[in-house]
Formats: sequence, C-alpha cells, structure tokens
Amino acid sequence: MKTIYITIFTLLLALPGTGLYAQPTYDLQFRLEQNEATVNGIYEVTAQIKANVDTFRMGSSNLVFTYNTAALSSPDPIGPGPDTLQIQAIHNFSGGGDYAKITLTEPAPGRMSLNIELFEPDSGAIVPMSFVDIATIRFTIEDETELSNLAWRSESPNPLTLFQNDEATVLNSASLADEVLLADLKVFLEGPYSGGSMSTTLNTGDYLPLEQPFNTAPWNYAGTESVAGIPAGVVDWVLVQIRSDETTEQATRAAFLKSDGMIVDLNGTSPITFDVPDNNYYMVIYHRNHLAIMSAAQVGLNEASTEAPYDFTTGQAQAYGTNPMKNIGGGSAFGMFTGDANSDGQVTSTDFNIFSPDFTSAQTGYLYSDWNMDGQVTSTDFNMFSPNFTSAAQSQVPSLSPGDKNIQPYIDPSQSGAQSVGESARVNRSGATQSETQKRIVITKEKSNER
Ligand SMILES: [Ca+2]
Ligand SMILES: [Ca+2]
Repeated sequence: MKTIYITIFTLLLALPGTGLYAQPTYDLQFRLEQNEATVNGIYEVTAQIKANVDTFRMGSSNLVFTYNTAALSSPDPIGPGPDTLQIQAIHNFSGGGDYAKITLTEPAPGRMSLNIELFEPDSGAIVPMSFVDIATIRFTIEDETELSNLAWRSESPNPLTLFQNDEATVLNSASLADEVLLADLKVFLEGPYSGGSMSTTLNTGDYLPLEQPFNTAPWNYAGTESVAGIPAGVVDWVLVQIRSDETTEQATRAAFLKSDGMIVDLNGTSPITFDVPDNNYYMVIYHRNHLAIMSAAQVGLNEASTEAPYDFTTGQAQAYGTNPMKNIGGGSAFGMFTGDANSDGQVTSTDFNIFSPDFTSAQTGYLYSDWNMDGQVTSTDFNMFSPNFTSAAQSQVPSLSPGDKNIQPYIDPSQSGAQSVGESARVNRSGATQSETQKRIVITKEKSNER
C-alpha cells in the first residue's frame, strides 16, 4: 500500500510540470538530391528541419551526423568557410544579420557537424512546421556499391545539440530520419494528353482544389497535403502508393502531376520522397477519373537509384497486368485510361450514367465526368470514354491485402467482360445536334439497364 501512495503522490507532483511535454521538439532528415552512382560521381543531400510547434526559434546549434567512409568521401579539404567545403548551398539559419554563415566540420572521419551560430540571443528565425532546407552537402562517391549510411548522431560521443534561441534551452528531437528516398516517376493521363505532353487547362482555369482530393471513397486517404496556390505546369493531383509486395501498402501520399508527365512534390519541382527503409517497391499511381496503374516489377527506391525516373510512358510492359495502359502515341507513348467517373477501377455504363446529367446540364468545373480534363463536360469527353468502355478497360492494380487500407476496390478480372450498351455508344457524336445527342444517350442508358 505504501508504494501505491508514493506513486500517486509522484504523479500529482508531476502534473503541474506538464509544461515539460509542451517543450518544442523538431524532426531532422536528409533528402537525397543527386546520386550519380559511379566512382568519383556526385552524391548530394540536403539537411532539413521541421518544428513541431510554431513558436520555436533556432539558436546556435551543432547538427552532428555520420556517413560511411567506404561509400563517400569529401571532394575538398575541410576549410574555414562554407564556400570551400562540401556544402553546395546554404539555405536558412545562415548568414544575414542574425546568423554567421553555416560551417561544416569533420571532427573525426565519417563524423560531420553542421554548425549554426546565432549572434544575439532571442533573435533567431522561426523554424517552420514543414520541412525547410538547412544546407545542401555534396560528397564524392568512393564506391557506388556501398550504402551511404547517413545518420544523425543522437548519442555520445558528440551527439547533435540544438538550442532554442535563448541559447540555453536544449531541444529534444522528435525524429532523426535517415535519408528520405526519392520516387522519380513519369506517367501520362490519356484525357489531357496530346502530342507528347498534357494540358494544364484545369490549372490555368483555376479549377484545381488546393487540398488533395483523395479524402473520399474509394481511396479515403486522410493526408493533409495542401498548397496556397497550384504551381505552374501542374495538370492535376495524383495519389502515389508504394507497396512492399503486390498487395501490401508501405506508404501513400498525394502529389502533383506536371504536363511533362513527371510526378513532383507540392513545390511543383522536386521529385517526391518517402521516409521508408531502403528497398525495392511496387509503385502505384491513382487518379480521380483515370484507371490506376502499378509498376510491372519492384522499383529500386534506394540510395543506389539513379536520377533516371521510372517511366511508365515508354511501353505497356512498364505497368503491371494485361493491357494496363492505353496506347496514346502510336506505340511510343502509353498512358492511364480515362473514363472512370466513379473511380472504381473500370470503365462501365455506371461511369456513363455519371457523365450523362453533367453533359445534359453542361457542367463546368473539377468534375469526374470531365474525362479530357478541360473543365467542361462535352461530347469530346464521351468520345474519349467510348472506346475504353467498348474494350471494357479496367485497372490491373491488385487489391491490398485484408487489413490494409483499401485504397481501391479489387476487381476480379474473371468477373468482368465487355458490357455493351449498343451501337450508339460507338458513334462519334461530334457532328450530332444537341437533341440528337441527348436522345442517343437515353437509349444507351436504357439498353444498359436491360442487362
Ligand atoms: Ca468506373
Ligand atoms: Ca471535358
């Protein structure tokens, strides 16, 4: 009994001190910028920091990290200034009125310290609550078959130390991630594709939402990706998933698709990153109204990956399954099938029935039935849908294992077949009058319902 009383007393004493738990914490990570994957080639990373409260200002700090000296070496001797060091670029908390220039020192082989120096206490810059660059560091590759093993040093001797800008409060790290890895991916969407690139009409017409649009069924993706403005050159949002095997999700995130097919981060330029173990993964790309695709095999998402993107567009065999993509460039370009207005992974009459009222009322905006993604629902959209409907196009991405978040319902290929809606669906109606067009749509629906 005595012990119990003591325990309770201790807890009560600790309660007024809950301010301890409100102490600012931060996350650090390395972002891989460049890996030439050859001896004497460039290996470049950017150290990044993010605060977990909005009141944390950076004081003088030493960010100590280690690397594998068998894999990497410094290109220049260590000297007294950033410009002659392995630092390729300095970004924040460096130079200017309040800070000295960031320096990099190597107290021991394979152990480096990024040194931030604040001149006056209580004058530090706020650390944002999203990752911000500190310094970009360029190594030379000694042996491309070795892993870089970049890691923040949290333990003695010489652990990293990060001060609040009172120059007295030592902050605790929340996470010290090793390298975050790049997924450099290229895909085309059939709808907006023409002659080697994709239209950005939804962007220039101000139709794209500022928050990721996959927070609804069937994806139910709860990510908080959002932007203040859509970067130039963006076609639409996509959802990128990496899988450790065909049916096991490792990580999922929203990103932007650019007109040249590159999938980029929210800044509109960088390849997307995943904070996951070095490994090979299947890459899955989801879109609102195009059929999802998955890489034909596991793709190296690791330190040895080169700058070349995984390019889905070069051939059918790049994606998983049978006829996973549409030939949109005379056999030299392939893209995700359009026509899936209800995002269930198949192009069927259900999709047409979503299109039909939008077409009749000439809807404009960010619409699932806008299959060519020009912001309007017109006969052009129907003409894109029609051949995919006729061929019963469907996503070849396998369903996730039971227990995993089911991003997209599974479609059993043996259960599907061409669902004909009659001759009218194959008619190119661009020359039809409005009334003729609507009449044919009604006929199509009736025939579909008879099945
Ligand atoms: Ca569908
Ligand atoms: Ca359209």
